[in-house]
Amino acid sequence: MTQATVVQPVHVVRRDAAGAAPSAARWPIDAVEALFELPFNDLLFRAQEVHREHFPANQVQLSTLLSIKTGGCPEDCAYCPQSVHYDTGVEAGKLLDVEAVKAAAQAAKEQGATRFCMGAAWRAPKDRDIEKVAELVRSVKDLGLEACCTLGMLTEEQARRLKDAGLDYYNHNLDTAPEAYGRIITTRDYQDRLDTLEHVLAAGMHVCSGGIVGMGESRRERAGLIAQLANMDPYPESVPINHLVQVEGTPLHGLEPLDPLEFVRTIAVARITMPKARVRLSAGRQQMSEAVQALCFLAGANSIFYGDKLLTTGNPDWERDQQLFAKLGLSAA
Ligand code: SAM
Ligand code: DTB
Ligand code: SF4
Repeated sequence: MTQATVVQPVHVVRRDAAGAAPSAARWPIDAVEALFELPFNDLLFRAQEVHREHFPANQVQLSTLLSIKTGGCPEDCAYCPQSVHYDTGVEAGKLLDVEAVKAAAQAAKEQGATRFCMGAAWRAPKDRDIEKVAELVRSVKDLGLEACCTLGMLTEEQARRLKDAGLDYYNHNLDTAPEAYGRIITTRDYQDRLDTLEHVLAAGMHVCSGGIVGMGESRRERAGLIAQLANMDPYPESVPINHLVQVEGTPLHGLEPLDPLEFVRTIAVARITMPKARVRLSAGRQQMSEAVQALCFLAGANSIFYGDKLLTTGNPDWERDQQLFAKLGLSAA
């Protein structure tokens, strides 16, 4: 078994000189892995207990996504259809204007979403991009919605400007365990991600950070991702757990799919280790049965992406999710 290490999480005690994981870490990787190893029913029972201690049992928060700038990204993230390195048929577009964003946010609000998340396929925005996005953020806030952005790496100054425009959350995923990162992305490193999260925190915004499972990682590496998130101080308030959406043309297309029950376990472990976080059942729901989604809610997921599109790929439409919620007795938070 490879010995996973915890790369310095945001505001967490640094590793000792020998590079050992900090003993002060709330969640040593071994402890996280031990949760994964529990009998399934014991794991889900624990997750339900933790969930009910901190949240209403049957409420799920709804976030709607919009790609405000699609494709043409210089990064080489092996999962992503928007990278210029892969031929996926996604066409690069320009930054959307205020009217288009406002209309999408209004429609999301009418369907019951409480948060509107704008994603851009940038490695890092330029300062002039920030000015334009700030205007989009203001238009979303004017509708009374929470606003979230995911734009790539930010400087502290850029984070402050977004905060001043009213941005509530910034999404920046760690994506996988530190030791698996180099297999998935070569154009930036883990520390770049952590630095941006630190800038978001310093600007006083809420952090949304999670990852993707089903990228060929080991269970130990899934535990490594969750440990990394759970050991942040504070841990993220919003934790998207994405199931890889395999897109033709990307290097990860054609991988052996992850066992759905292992995905459910990952949600449960996120819930137990980050009790007060909104754990979002994120990408991959369109490819998931209702039964697996129901298990994810039982495992403590209490947020979803809501609306028929993620960024470039599909998601269940509003009506289908409303029917699923009615079937499961869930209500929008
Ligand atoms: N470019 C910015 C960045 O990477 O931070 C923001 C947009 S990027 C598309 C946001 C997140 O989408 C990624 O961090 C990744 O977690 C997720 N994502 C992208 N492609 C995915 C896929 N095929 N399946 C699941 N999640 C994916
Ligand atoms: C997150 O964790 N997942 C969302 C959002 N944050 C930006 C993105 C999922 C993208 C899935 C692939 C696509 O639609 O392009
Ligand atoms: Fe670019 Fe983000 Fe896609 Fe990576 S995940 S290629 S940074 S859009």
